[in-house]
Amino acid sequence: MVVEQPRLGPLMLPEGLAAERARELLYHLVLTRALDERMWQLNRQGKASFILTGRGHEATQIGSAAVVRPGVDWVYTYYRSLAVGVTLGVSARDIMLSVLARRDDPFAGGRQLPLHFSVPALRLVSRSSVVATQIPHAAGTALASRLRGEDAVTICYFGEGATSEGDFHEGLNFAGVHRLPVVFVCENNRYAISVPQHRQMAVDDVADRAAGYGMPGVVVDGQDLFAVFAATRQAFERARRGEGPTLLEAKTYRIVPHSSDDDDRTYRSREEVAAWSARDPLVLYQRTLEDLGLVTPADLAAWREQAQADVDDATAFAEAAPPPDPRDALRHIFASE
Ligand SMILES: Cc1ncc(C[n+]2csc(CCOP(=O)(O)OP(=O)(O)O)c2C)c(N)n1
Ligand SMILES: [Mg+2]
Repeated sequence: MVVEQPRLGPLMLPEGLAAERARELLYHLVLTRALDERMWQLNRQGKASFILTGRGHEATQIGSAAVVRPGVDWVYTYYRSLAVGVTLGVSARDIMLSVLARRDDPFAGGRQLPLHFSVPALRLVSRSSVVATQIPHAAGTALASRLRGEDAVTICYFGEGATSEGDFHEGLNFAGVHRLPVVFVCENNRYAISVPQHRQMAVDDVADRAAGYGMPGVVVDGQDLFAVFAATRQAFERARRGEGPTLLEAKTYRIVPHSSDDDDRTYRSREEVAAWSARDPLVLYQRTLEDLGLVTPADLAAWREQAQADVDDATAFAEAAPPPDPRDALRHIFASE
């Protein structure tokens, strides 16, 4: 029996995405996946205390982050945004320094949870682990860009569970009222840890809520990297034309547990996870580029090897790096001279 492999259509590069860049994005996906797998291994070995990864979310994260002009646009991520960081150019070594909480972790000197990026040169802004707090911050940043007369767009990532927080409503309302240049990307993976979407909201689409804030709400297939790229690009163009914010809802799924401390067997069936795993963005995007004649199996084999080498190098580098100085634990917490 021939089993038809899931494919995405239509088969063509979206406007604004050059072939070489589309290939580069696949490398980012391969590297993200290799980092993701290593992070789980390090946790299970007792070396990384706690991790969260976005396996399954990569097409959403990479397709949208590919639109960002690094160092020009402002980026607010959340704890699941590994692929956003990789796409913007955060190195595997820096990621591993944060995962293993080393002194030279450039984001926080080992004092934050992993993947709480902070890279001033990339305008990748540090934020709290408290769900949704980045949303009003993003609206405020977009206002600042407007007041300064800058062409920057702010992009802000969060999950569908975050949309139950007051911060979501306040941030979107403010952005809508002031027509701010901001793009809100909701990575709707159907669960907020164990809480399914229908226990979180009485609507099927988070995007419907955009109407209440006077902005377009767009639903996109979050497993389709090209579709996410095209939708994000449109939202950025709208923001840059001065027409205001957009709420983009990417329908996606995390094919791993919420975090290294979660057992997802308690709240979702293995069949459901398997069905979504069949729409793994890595497989789908790989196949898309193969069908377009942009990558060969030999390219893929070489990239997998390269990504593995990058991850091995980053792991060895971080493992050999010194731990933080305990005297630094309270730095930036209390006022000091
Ligand atoms: C205000 C607040 N409440 C609860 C938590 C604990 N918490 C961390 S992640 C999370 C789930 C968020 O789900 P969602 O926004 O859908 O994002 P996902 O993890 O599914 O990508 C919760 C409840 C928190 N960090 N902050
Ligand atoms: Mg969720």
